[in-house]
Amino acid sequence: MVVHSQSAALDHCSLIKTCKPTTSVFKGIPVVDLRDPEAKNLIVKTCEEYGFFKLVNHGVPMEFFTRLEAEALKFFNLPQSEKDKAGPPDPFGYGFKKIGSNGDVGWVEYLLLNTNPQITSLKSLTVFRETPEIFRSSAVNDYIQAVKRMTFEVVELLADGLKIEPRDALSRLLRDEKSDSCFRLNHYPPCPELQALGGRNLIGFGEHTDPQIISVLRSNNTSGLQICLRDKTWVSVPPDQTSFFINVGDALQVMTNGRLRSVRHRVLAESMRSRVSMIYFGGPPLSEKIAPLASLMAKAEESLYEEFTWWEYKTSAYKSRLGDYRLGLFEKK
Ligand code: GA4
Repeated sequence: MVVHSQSAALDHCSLIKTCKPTTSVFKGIPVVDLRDPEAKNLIVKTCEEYGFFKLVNHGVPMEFFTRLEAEALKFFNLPQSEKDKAGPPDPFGYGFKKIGSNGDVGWVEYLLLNTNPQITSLKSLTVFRETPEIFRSSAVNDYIQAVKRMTFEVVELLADGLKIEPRDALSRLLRDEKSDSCFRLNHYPPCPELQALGGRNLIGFGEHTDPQIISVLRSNNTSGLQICLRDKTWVSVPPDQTSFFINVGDALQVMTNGRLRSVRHRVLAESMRSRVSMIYFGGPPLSEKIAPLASLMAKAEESLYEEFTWWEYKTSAYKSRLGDYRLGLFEKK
């Protein structure tokens, strides 16, 4: 009997993987203060070691985040049938549980949007589909514009720290009007039935690296984000809704010839509280060649990777499973 009622309660979580709870909290989380004169060196150090850091004193007002969070929750609290009208995410729109198109699932619902130009993405959703309020408000656009500006500054500091010349070698790719960047609003609903799983955690968004150059995440004060350290242990990142969390993506790993590592990360669902996160994925134009930057290469240093364009990498990534090591296909043998 007990078994029966448990499985009924977990019906809507079926197919979604669980994992053993990770107790270790990332105590030494690298924190970069954007106004610190040493920021450029700290960014390099932490991107080499973790491919990840927390950014404080970033200058993006809290209000941008709270406004968008409120709009996001208004949307995610709509009846399922209403939300489905904004889906499927092919490639932009609303998605629920399904991640990508190769069978990955997670305890998450989301909106995927193009960022460039923002208007086009919203139009493409609103012309062909119903128009939930979130697409009519300026909250998405205002947030993205502010986060983009901050991200350009971060990658320019990174370029300074790495002595990359010119210093806009990375930021120009994100600023380009053809930059293939995107934006994601995630909602991880609470899953009270988790208790029945005997202390196991439900996977909200399975482990993966981000294919782009850089990802900039902000979330509400709910835990769930975990990163994988060099020694392959998983640690949970204490939430902080006032800060951004920055991830190195695969393209940046290649452009630095492996000096910076793209970070594997995942999100676990909580049993009682809902998590909202918003992520800007900064990518280059589709036609851009992704190769180690000349000014970073030592004299006889060779590229660890075959040459490819962002379009080739993205196409290959979108055919892969979420947890795959996608750069493997592009490494020189
Ligand atoms: C991970 C980073 C971004 O969220 C994303 C994801 C994309 C998707 O959700 O459609 C992918 C995933 C992400 C990498 C591998 C492929 C594509 C799901 C998936 C299984 C929008 C992106 O650009 O790549």
